[in-house]
Amino acid sequence: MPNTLINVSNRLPVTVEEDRVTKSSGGLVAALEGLPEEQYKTKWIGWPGAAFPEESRRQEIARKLAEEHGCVAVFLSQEEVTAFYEGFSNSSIWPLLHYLPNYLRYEPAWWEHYQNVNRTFAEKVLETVHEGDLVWVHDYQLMLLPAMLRAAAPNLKIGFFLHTPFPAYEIFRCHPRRRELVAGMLGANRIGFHAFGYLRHFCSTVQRLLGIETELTHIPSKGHNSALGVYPIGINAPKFEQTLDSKEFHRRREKFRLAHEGKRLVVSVERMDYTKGILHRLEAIDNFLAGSDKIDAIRFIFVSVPSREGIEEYQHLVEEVESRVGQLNGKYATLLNSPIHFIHGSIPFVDLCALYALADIALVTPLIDGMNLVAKEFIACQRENAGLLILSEFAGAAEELFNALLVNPYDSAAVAGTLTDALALPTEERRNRILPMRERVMRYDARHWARSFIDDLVSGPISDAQARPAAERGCYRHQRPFPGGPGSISGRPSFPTHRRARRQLTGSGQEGVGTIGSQH
Ligand code: GDG
Repeated sequence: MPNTLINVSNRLPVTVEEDRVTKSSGGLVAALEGLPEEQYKTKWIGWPGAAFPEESRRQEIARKLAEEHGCVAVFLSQEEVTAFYEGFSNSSIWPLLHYLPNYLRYEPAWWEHYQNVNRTFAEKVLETVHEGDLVWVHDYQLMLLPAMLRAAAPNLKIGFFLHTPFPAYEIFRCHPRRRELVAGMLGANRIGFHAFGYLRHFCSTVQRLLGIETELTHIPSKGHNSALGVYPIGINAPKFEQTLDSKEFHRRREKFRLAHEGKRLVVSVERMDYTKGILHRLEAIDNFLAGSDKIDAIRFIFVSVPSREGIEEYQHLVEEVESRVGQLNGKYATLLNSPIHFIHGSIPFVDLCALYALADIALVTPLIDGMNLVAKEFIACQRENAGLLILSEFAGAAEELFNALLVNPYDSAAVAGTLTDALALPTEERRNRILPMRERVMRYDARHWARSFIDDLVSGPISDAQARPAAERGCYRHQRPFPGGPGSISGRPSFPTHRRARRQLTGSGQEGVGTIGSQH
C-alpha cells in the first residue's frame, strides 16, 4: 500500500486561468513528477497561482483541482499575494538567501500576512492529513509551517526542504524576523539542503540566533530532533529520455538546426531573476564579441521566463536586460546575423529539449543558485551531441558537475575567455567531458533525490527518541531563546485548530494522544 506524501509548496503544480488548468513549469514540479507512483501516492497543497475573490469560483476550482489533479487549493487574496508572496517572501527573504542584502525591502505589515498565510496552510494540512501520512514542506515561503504543524500535531512526520542556498549568518541576520524564521524550520523532523555549505551556514545561524548547540547531523529541539541532510536535487530523467526518443523532438531539432544553420549556438535558460546573472552574462558576451572575428558564426539564445512581474526590482531587470540586448545587437549585428536571440517567454518542453540538444554550449552563470536544474537538463539532452557546459562556480550544481567549465560570473573577461576556449575544444575532448557527467545526472535524478529524502525522513538515523536525552544532556544554552519559542510563533497562545486537529489525527477526543507516524 503506498504511503501518502503530502507535498506542501507555495505554488501548486498547476496554474488556473479562466477555464484552463495548465501545468506550471519550475524546478520542484519537475523533480516531484519523478516519484515512483507505486510507492507513494502524492497529494499537493498549495496556491493555484491567481487570486479568485468569488466564493463560488473558488469552490468550483477546488473541486476541479481535487478531482483531476489530486490537489488541495489554498486560496490567497490579492492583498496576501502582494504582502506574503511578493513582499515578505520574494522581497525580503529571497534576496537574503541569495546574498543580496541591497535588494532587501521590508514592511512590518508583510510579517502579519506571512504568519497568517503560513497558518492557513497549516490548517489545510491538518484538514487533509491522515495517520501514517508524511508531510513534506517546501521552501522559503513556508518557513513557519513546520513549527506550526509540530505544535498542533506533535507526532506528525514533517520534512522541510530549502530549494535556495542558506547564506552565512552575517547575511541572514539582516532579516528583521530572522529568529522566528529559523525557529519555524526547526519544527521539522528533517531539514534538507542542496549542498553541505548551506547546511553548515544553517547550523551556525541557529546556534548564534537561538543559542542552541547544533551538530552537523541534527539540531535538538523541544521534544524532537531536527535531522539535517544534503540532498542535491536532480532532473526528471525518464521524461528527458522519453522526449529525446520522440518523433516530435527530432522534428523540432531539425527545424531549429535549419533555422540556425552555420552558427555555433550558445544557450541560456532561466527565470528572469537578478540572481541568475543575466546582466553580467551580457557583459561577458560584449567582451567576447569585441574580441571575435567570427561574429556571423555565433548565436546566443536566451530563454528568460517572465517571473515575479509585480515586483519593482524584477520590472527594472526586464527593462535593463531588454535595453542591453538591443544595444549589443545594434553594436554587433551584421547583414547576416544578430548575435543575441532573446525570448522573454516560456517555450514548450519539447522545444526546450531540442534547443539543449542542438546547442554547442550552455552558458549558465547565476550569481548564486541553490542548485540550477537547467545545467543538468542541458547535460541530459547531450545524448548524441557533445556540448559543453560553462557553469557558475556559485551554483549548487557546480559541486556535482565535475567536468563543467567553472567560471566566476562577476569576472566577465574570464567568462569571455572561457567561452573562446570552449568553442575551440575538439569534439573528442568535449565528448569525454560530457558523457561521464551525463551518466551521473541520469542516475542521480529527481526520483533519487525525493526517495533519499523521504526514506531518511521515515527512518532517518536520528530518531525522535534521541531528542529527549539530547535536551536533557543540556544541549540548549538557553531554554527560551526568544519569547514564546517556535510553538507560539503564530502569535497566538495555542493553534486555532489544535483540538480539532488532534481529534482528527488520532481518531479520539483525547488531547495529547497523537499516534500519527508512530509506526515509523
Ligand atoms: C529553484 C532554485 C533550484 C525554464 N524555462 C522554461 C522551462 N524552464 C524550467 C527549466 C527548469 C526550471 O524551469 C528552472 O529551474 P532552476 O533550477 O534552473 O531554477 P529556479 O526556477 O530558480 O528553481 C534552484 C530549484 O528551485 C529546484 O530546487 O535548482 O536553485 O532557485 O526545470 O527547464 N521549462 C519550459 N519552458 C521554458 O521556457 N518548459
